[in-house]
Amino acid sequence: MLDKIKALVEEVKALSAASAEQAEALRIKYLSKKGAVSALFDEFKNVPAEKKREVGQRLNELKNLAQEKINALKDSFLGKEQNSKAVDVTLPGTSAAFGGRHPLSIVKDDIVEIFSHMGFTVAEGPEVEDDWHVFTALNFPLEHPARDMQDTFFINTNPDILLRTHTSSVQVRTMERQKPPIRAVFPGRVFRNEAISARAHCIFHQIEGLYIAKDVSFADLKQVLLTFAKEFFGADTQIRLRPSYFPFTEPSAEMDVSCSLCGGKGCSVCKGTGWLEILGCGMVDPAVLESNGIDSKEYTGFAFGMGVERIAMLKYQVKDIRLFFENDMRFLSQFKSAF
Ligand code: 2U9
Repeated sequence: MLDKIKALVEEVKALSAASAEQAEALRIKYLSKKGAVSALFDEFKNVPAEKKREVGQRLNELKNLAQEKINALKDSFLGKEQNSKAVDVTLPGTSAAFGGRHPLSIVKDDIVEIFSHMGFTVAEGPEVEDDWHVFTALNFPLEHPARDMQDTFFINTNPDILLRTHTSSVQVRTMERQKPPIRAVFPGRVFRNEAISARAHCIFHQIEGLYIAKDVSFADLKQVLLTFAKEFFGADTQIRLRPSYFPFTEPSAEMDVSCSLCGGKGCSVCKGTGWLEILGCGMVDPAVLESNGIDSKEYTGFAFGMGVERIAMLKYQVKDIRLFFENDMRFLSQFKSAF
């Protein structure tokens, strides 16, 4: 028995394999249930009692040796295969996934760029505001519904601290700092206490504009907005103005653009009218100029405001405003921009 073990030890020491498959074949030959080492363990029961201790020890040494040797052979192939993969410089590289700008950022930047070409600067301001900058300086009467808890998120009452409901508060801050002429656009996030649905959200984005100088007229307002509409929606775009009401402008209007999908003929997007409402505008109410320390006999101005989500929904045919806030990659990765 000891001779057989000695012979097998020599055999195992000399083992070699040319591939991982050959090493596995050796494991089966020596270490499987019917393998050579296991066969010796089967014979162990016939060893006389006085020899059992020594034979048992040698058998265990043989088994450990065979396991180590065969594992080492297997590992050597595993390593080689992995190494050869790691240094194969001819394989194509794995490309990194690039992020992209959010569709609202793309639309906001496009709008801001068009106005900057017409000489408008850009200003931003705080989202948490006081009553003066959001309501009082803008001619909102005390009983106006926007001042109500139902419509506005209040952080504190008496004194009233609230989330701005429009970016007009930044215009008020600009007038505090700067004497006319003022020609700027004001992009930013606004908050309204509204039920969330496919058409409305309690958070959305606006871009407002303000131009205050000597002799600014309604014709200037119309020409600036026509230029914007043609730049943004295409050179064939037409506009129309319908009378409206805002506390801070007089006269006030809502502006429609001709539907770029049907060319004004009428389709499902424009609900058969041929027109799409895109913004509100008007001449700054003289009372607002006076509240902000600007002499309304010397200066006049126009203002406008639009919702970025609404413009983006029209541009990209998005049917549900909530998609802009859910960060779903299946939605976001559809928008490409040239940074
Ligand atoms: C000052 C004076 C006048 C800003 C204006 C609108 C008309 C308007 C809405 C469009 C859709 C808000 O996002 S929306 O819900 N805005 O229609 N905004 S004129 O007028 C101002 C602002 C500041 C000092």
